[in-house]
Amino acid sequence: METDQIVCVVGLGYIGLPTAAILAANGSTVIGVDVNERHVDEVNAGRVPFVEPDLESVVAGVVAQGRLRAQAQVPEAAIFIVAVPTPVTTTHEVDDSFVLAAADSIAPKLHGGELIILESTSPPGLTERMAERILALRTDLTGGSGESNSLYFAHCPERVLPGRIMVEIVSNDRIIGGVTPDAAERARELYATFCRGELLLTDARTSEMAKLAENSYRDLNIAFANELSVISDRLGIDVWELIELANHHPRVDILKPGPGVGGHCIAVDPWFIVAAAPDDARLVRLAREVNDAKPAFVLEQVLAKAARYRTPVIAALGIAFKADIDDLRESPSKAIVENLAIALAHGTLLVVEPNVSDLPDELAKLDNVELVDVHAAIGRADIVLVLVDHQPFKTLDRALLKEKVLVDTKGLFR
Ligand code: SAJ
Repeated sequence: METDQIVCVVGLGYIGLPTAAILAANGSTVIGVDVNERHVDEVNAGRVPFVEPDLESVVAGVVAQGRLRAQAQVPEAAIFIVAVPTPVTTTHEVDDSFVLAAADSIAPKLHGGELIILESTSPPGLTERMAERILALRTDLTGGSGESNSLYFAHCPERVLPGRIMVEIVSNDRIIGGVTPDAAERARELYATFCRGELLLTDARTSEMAKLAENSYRDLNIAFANELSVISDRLGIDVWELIELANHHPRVDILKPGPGVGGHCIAVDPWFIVAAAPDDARLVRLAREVNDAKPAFVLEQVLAKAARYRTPVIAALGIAFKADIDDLRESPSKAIVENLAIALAHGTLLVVEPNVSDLPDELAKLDNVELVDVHAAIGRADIVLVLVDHQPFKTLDRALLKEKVLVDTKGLFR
């Protein structure tokens, strides 16, 4: 690949920005596009507008070298990577409006010969629909191959784990699904500039479904762990000991229960499969329902214990959606804290979240919620509710918890 060709990355979020940065660090000239002015300004100043280990040093370096810059408008480019959100609606339907809006903004910039890659998690068929949308706007161009006015479309789902993005973006294998085989070949050349994993070529629909299958696999297995935790609680069994013992079997590897499944991937993507095949996706739907029911179970557990106090003080350790990140989106822990604060007639909730400096709006507006440090929270608390296994909690002196009522959804203090 000509590494001095311009690559335009549309969407500078958790996936788009690391992708833009790693491409630039490996020789591409990259222009990042984002509708959020703050993201654009931060990136142009060499900063990262969210927490992700080791990303800022790469962004600062490539911005200083002039290999990455950000702007609000889509430029002309040889390659476009679309990395915008594909959320689900409250009725669990896929919202593809950001992808289609990106297609609309790219269409006027095309001349023929460009490669357009969708990295967003997509329901089967969305890459083809994005292509159709662009071709409907540009009837002078074609989706065929080899002509000077051809466009090339591919789906290449991101599979990096938040918190380890800069490691996994290089080391993970990648699936590249072409709408046409030569689109996949061209996309392979681009990813080969930075990806050390295997590059696995297929068609766009299979690639879209593979990404959904991966996250559903995980959701189903976490649902099993969460269901075991609820059953164990009813039967007076320590679920952590149970899982540890069962996992000694050479072919058993049960995942960890918790307060529920959060984030914008595993808690969302299985619904894409349900939406695509509602009558057949029975296990996938049930796993979502089991995991979505877990926060209410935890809430009931805490409320039952709080009922023993006239004005209970509860320390809630963690509101991020998982350990050691600042991401509060779709966080079951945050939802538990919010519902607990609303349900408590009297009493106080002391929130400990080492990765944020302010409470999110939905908690800040509640009178009985305070953000405090972990020692102050545990010192004042009657009940300690562990919601996230953040690193600083793991090293806490167990003696601090003596005389406290403990609800430990992560098995941290067993
Ligand atoms: N969780 C459990 N028990 C477990 C593992 C996870 O309750 O044993 C919970 C976490 O606390 C969290 C949620 O599940 O609330 C999801 O966390 P995660 O760390 O498993 O995954 P994500 O959502 O951060 O990232 C996933 C990854 N997918 C897979 O591992 C199959 C990542 O590789 C994907 O790139 C990402 O989704 C994505 O963007 O789709």
